[in-house]
Amino acid sequence: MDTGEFHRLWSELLPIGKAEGGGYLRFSWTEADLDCRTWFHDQSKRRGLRFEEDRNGNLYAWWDPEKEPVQDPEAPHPHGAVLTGSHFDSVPHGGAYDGPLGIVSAFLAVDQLRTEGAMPKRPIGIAAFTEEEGGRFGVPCLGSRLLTGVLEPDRARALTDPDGITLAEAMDAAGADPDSLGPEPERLQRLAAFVELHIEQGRALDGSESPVAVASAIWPHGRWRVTFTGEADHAGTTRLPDRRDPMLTFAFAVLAARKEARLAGGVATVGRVEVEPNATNAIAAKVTAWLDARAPDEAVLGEILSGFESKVTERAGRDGTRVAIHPESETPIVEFDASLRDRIAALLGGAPVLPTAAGHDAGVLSAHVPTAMLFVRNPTGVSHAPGEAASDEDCAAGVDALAAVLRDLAC
Ligand code: HGY
Ligand code: MN
Ligand code: MN
Ligand code: MN
Repeated sequence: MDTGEFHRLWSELLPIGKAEGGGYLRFSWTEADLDCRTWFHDQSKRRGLRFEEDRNGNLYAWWDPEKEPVQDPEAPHPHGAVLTGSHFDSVPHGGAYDGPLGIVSAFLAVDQLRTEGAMPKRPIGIAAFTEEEGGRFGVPCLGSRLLTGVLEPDRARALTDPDGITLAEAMDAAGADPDSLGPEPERLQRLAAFVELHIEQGRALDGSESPVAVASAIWPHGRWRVTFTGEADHAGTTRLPDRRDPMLTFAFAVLAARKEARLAGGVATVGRVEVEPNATNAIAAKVTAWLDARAPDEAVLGEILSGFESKVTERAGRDGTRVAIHPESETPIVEFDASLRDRIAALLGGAPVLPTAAGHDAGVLSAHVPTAMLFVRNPTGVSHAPGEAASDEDCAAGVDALAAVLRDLAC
């Protein structure tokens, strides 16, 4: 596809949610999110696609076959629809591409098929999933977890953002209906395949001949909220042996997470922390930190967690503090559909096949629908930060690859 054409549509979306200080602030059910939703609706209208919103705020734009009616939901996979898409939302000060590239590419791939006069035998849909990053309410892939029933609607409604606003309140304020949240198995049954195009989150394709790769697997991963409780006191007058300082246990825990991950062969990150009362001249009363851990398999992930828990608990005993670990979300290993993966890699002329340690709605959907992912080269390898990058040429090549996949699967 013409890089100028990619650039034109990409540039339309680019200003939405741009943050002062760099990157993007696109959190679910905020004004930036609503602007993205309006953009999606406008794009579907502009193309005469059938717009739809599901019970969980996930958006769809359907290109229904003109000759064949939407197939009988009783005879699902062999005749179902092919869905492609990704998410609009970002992490705090995240990059431009993580998510939106998959949606823009989906619209352009459909444009390409229509321009060449392709006649789909199956409906082709474009999807935008709600809150993939968990950037506001803490649970990643919120929209696809609700859709697939992995997340209980009552639990979802009660999730809070950093200001204490619940998801139910946020949806309400945005004019959406939190009572409608819940699984939609019949919607999933109507799908024959889901394909998510995504920016590469690493540098495996840098210097490769191929600007596009196919995903093999997603590492199992999870998020845990860890609370360290001690006792607030004066920073000057409290003797060192008399202190119960949760900051010490927290500092130990950050290093322990990294050490356990290194020893076991995974990764662990503490990237978010809250301190109470957060005063320079008072010992902290409580520290809340969020642990993100990922590993090539579940045994290794379990090792990291159990090592972390035992080391930190032991340390808390010495510091006179208390530690509690609360699971927030756990995502099992994902092995993408092997025949779809091989078929797409061959179709793309032997594209590289790569695993990833990043979570995706595609991972959640893969338990219900044959699913595949395409990665578009990221020369910086940076992701979840403003340095995330892709050239227009590679993005255009990504659109071509996605169009080829849709043509192959649906036409
Ligand atoms: O991998 C993540 O942190 C998120 O699910 N995209
Ligand atoms: Mn992400
Ligand atoms: Mn993403
Ligand atoms: Mn004083």
